[in-house]
Amino acid sequence: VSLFASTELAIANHVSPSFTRSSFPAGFVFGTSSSSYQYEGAANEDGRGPSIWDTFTHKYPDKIADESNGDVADDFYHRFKDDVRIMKEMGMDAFRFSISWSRVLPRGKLSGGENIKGISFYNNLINELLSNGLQPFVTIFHWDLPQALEDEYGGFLSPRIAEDFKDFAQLCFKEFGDRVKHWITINEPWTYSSMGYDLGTLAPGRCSKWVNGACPAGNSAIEPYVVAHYMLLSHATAVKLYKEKYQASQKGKIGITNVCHWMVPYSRTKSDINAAKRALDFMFGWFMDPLTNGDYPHSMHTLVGIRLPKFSKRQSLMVKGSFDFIGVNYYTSFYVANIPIANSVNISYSTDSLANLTSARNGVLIGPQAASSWLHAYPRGIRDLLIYTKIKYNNPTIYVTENGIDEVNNNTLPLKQALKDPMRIDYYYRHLLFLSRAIKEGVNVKGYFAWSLLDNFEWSSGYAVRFGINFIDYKNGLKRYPKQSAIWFQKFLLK
Ligand code: PSG
Repeated sequence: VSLFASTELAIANHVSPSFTRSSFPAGFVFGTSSSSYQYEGAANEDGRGPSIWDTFTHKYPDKIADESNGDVADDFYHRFKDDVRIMKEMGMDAFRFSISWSRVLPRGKLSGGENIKGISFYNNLINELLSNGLQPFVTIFHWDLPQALEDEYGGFLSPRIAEDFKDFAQLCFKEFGDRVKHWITINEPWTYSSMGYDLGTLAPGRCSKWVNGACPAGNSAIEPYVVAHYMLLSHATAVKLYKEKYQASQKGKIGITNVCHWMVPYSRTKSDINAAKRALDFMFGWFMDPLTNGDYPHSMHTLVGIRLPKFSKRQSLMVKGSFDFIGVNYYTSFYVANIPIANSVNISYSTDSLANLTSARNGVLIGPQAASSWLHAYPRGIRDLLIYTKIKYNNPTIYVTENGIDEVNNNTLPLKQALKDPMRIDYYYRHLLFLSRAIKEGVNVKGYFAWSLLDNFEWSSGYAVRFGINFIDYKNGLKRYPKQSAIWFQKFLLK
């Protein structure tokens, strides 16, 4: 089955020439996104300590589609200068990357010692970006927790994580904050808690036995909520520190990145409409409600009950309003139908919302499917999600910190064919059109980052899928080549 219908391919080739970056407000930032474990490689070089992703990929290779790992990844650690040149040539304004915690603090804690070489790497990267006119947008934590903290107290399962996260964040502010003006504390706490602790498909790979027998331990009804809770508290602790000690002098902004699918009611019945609202609460409201109002959504209190951790008065006040901007990652949308009867035997985060997410209705997909089975292109969803965020969460400043689509890594394709990605051009064109519409409708979006600059290690899919607008030749020394979508971006940005 071809990825996209031929009419859509036609559209990709006829994207409106008048739609360019000048269709966006002056000062709007365009960039690409990345993360440390997915890009850097150099896993055992220059004093980097192990993270839970090193452990997960090496201990359970069968949990990764191609049994691969991030030991080498894109070798960004050694090639970042070439990659900054690629960004510059495309006409990008910014680059989003994350700091590998165990590269700068190999044992996770300040008391375990700082790694000067790790800190130098990020200094060199930031300086290279700035001297090429690119703004660094830095994610402090993008899932690669130091293994030492997982071993010592279970990582984000313990309240002790907040202190160590604060120290790590402080190190980043101190070392890099003179030049970094946009900080993202945590990437997608939803994905980290739901896939790491409910489904067990991402590190540290915990879940209830009945969810997946391959998980060595875990509790899918409890742990996702605990982890999300301590992620919110860790985030808020770091923001408080930045605001009290660094913001006045460094003059940067700080926020958090949340991911959300847009949720389309399966039918027009009240029960499906309510199910879609619950699905939004359980994915987005789980974090956005505490950040905006200081507590979890009403629907989560009702359905999760005593398993939902509580904020003290002091914690609630600390979390509420703890951002200058919200990062929003948007990839796809789902149909949502009501599940009428609660399952009282096997409970988990996934079953709690009583919402059934599907990609098709009456046999028709919500949008063309990408390589990842969860990803169907539904461009108007980005506009709908942004409008929803504006209305429900008091019109926050937003950066779209990720948006993108993947194709299968087909080793047999000749290079020339592999660089042809009309479905990606079509995806970006349509999403950017709907984004510009949302902005005209009053959503305060200040920037947009494509996931991703390069093909990279896509977590449990390994290298089996490609999200890059630039191609990595994994068989020939990781050489980079622009896909057609990179050339499309260049035209869009430099016109
Ligand atoms: C987000 C949502 C799902 C899976 C993975 C992500 N989902 O709904 O099944 S992860 C997110 C992340 C980045 C990934 C990128 C593409 O921040 O590191 O590479 O999206 O999956």
